[in-house]
Amino acid sequence: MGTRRLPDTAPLSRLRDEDLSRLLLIRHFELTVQNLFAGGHLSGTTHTCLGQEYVPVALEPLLKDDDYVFSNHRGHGHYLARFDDPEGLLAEMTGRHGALCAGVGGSQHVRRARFHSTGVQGQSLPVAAGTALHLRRTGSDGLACVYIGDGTWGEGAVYEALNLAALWRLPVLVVVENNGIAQSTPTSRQMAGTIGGRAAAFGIPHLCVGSRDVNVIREQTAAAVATVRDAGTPAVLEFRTDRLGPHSKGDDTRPAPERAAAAARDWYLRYRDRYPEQFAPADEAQRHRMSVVAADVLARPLSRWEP
Ligand SMILES: Cc1ncc(C[n+]2csc(CCOP(=O)(O)OP(=O)(O)O)c2C)c(N)n1
Repeated sequence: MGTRRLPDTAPLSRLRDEDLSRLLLIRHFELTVQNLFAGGHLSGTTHTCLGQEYVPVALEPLLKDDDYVFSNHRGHGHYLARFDDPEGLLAEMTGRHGALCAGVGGSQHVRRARFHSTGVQGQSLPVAAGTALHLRRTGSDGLACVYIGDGTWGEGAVYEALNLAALWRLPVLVVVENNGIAQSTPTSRQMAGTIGGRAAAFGIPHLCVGSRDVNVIREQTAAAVATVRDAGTPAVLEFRTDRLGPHSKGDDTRPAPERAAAAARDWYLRYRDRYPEQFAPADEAQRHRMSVVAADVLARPLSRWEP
């Protein structure tokens, strides 16, 4: 019970090829999305997870197929860590054939099997708590994993859900991607106390992870995830991370030195410099893959929604 803060243990360790590929797929997916948006090819808005790719990639093997994942407005990495399907997601965002939700959900509202995302801040936590209640009542050993940002702790629904998750002992894993800013408001300007303190108020264990090393994160968080599953009780995993891009498009209000400091902490550059032989071909493969995916998806006819 209580808060444990785990430090960043640089330098990064060598990753399995499949983990590196998945990280790079998400990075190049997001870079492609930025380009496509600038070219006017996207329907609706978008928020990229540039810099935060390692969080869902690290957690993915700790989750089972039966688990539910509730994602948020910055959810492309959450989806791609779970499903190797850049085509379906990009088709959704461009409203093309093969779209996951017929192109009516767009970047923020995606559903596939037990994966759901929502653009409404805080909406997913009560839904995750209800889903976890269902899982518990039906004897499943599944859990409900829900991704939220630091700014979403400003939503009252979060506390109602935490209260019931703690009281009813529900298997809810709250993953907080604390990137220090919510749209244009620094966390320091909007949050009294800490996320750990808020979890503690409900008697919910909280783990604060500073590492950006996929291997280290798995080691550090495996026991907490297993406890949520086995004991059927909630936990909060807080990742101290960086949003490298704008909040959405062209709306990065942070001063240049702050953005440069975030860029210097980027796993991508740190990994590239440490393991150049493994990195270069893997990076090129995913860059190429995304250019093929983008050309293929954009050549498809528009999808039609038939209610
Ligand atoms: C209920 C609600 N209010 C406002 C918004 C507009 N909005 C979208 S994202 C965002 C900031 C979210 O910040 P945070 O939770 O820290 O996540 P981050 O964007 O940093 O990943 C806001 C205010 C929204 N989507 N939903």
